[in-house]
Amino acid sequence: MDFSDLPDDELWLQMQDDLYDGMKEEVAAETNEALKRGYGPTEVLEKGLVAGMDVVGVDFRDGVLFVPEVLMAANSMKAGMEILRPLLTETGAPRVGKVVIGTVKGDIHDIGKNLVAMMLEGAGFEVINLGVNVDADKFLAAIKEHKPDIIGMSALLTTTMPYMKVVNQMLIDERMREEIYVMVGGAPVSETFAMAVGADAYGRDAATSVDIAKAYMDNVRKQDKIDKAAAAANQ
Ligand code: B1M
Repeated sequence: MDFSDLPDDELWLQMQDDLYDGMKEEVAAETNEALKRGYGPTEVLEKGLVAGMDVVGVDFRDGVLFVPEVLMAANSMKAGMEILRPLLTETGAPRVGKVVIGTVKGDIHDIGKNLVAMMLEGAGFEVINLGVNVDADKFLAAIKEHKPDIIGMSALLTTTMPYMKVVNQMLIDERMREEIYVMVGGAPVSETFAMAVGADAYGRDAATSVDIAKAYMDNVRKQDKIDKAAAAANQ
């Protein structure tokens, strides 16, 4: 497989077509070719992989593609993401915070959630990825074990997104809600919905989610300094 003869714009189109057709090896080779040409991992992700998956989404909705074809496309996307993973997660920065993330109960979509997890790792966060179909008990067990600063919930189905409220309510019932920042995301989720389920933030995409998580940790550290200064002054 040699894509070196293709001009850049044709390489992107070929990559999108191959992802659509579930051609895993080709997508991996094109990902490598784009990186070899000097494109950064985020650009390769957006112009090749995400753009290809967008077309898959439209044709899936319109009944042109069915689950088996979409699964093959998803596997091709994952093959490309595996190549980009070390580049997206490479960081020399000290750990800035801890995140527990998962796709909520009833939902097995994990591409976007894994992307958010990778980009958070790249920004210096320690990420505990609970996978898909995660119920409130599993979130609770992970929170007790790992004591994260943030929990992230993903949902891609309108039928599963209300489960985010169940997890949020569980945190309230367990008297843990005050200490944990709750961020939610996924294609059908919106800012309004996020507020309605009681989340602290809505992550529109992976890059925005990282910015939100970093801003929250900055505030935590500032508050920590204020609290320490106040405690010292009171002694
Ligand atoms: Co499904 N599926 N799917 N699917 N699937 C959608 C979501 C759908 C919109 C397709 C359509 O009709 N156009 C539709 C949902 C309709 C609705 O609810 N209104 C749908 C359906 C109906 C279904 C099934 C019910 C189909 C069936 O069986 N009849 C079924 C459900 C299975 C289940 O979960 N119980 C199903 C199954 C599948 C596959 C297994 C075949 C496969 C998933 C494979 C996998 O993930 N391993 C699949 C896929 C691939 C899709 C589409 C085509 C692509 C999703 C994707 O990976 N996008 C999708 C159509 C679409 O969304 N356009 C579709 C790429 C990814 C990078 O984007 O996930 O949006 P996204 O993530 C973004 C942001 O949303 C955000 O950041 C990410 C990166 O920028 N983000 C977060 C995501 N999570 C976040 C969490 C955060 C913050 C930000 O927290 C901190």
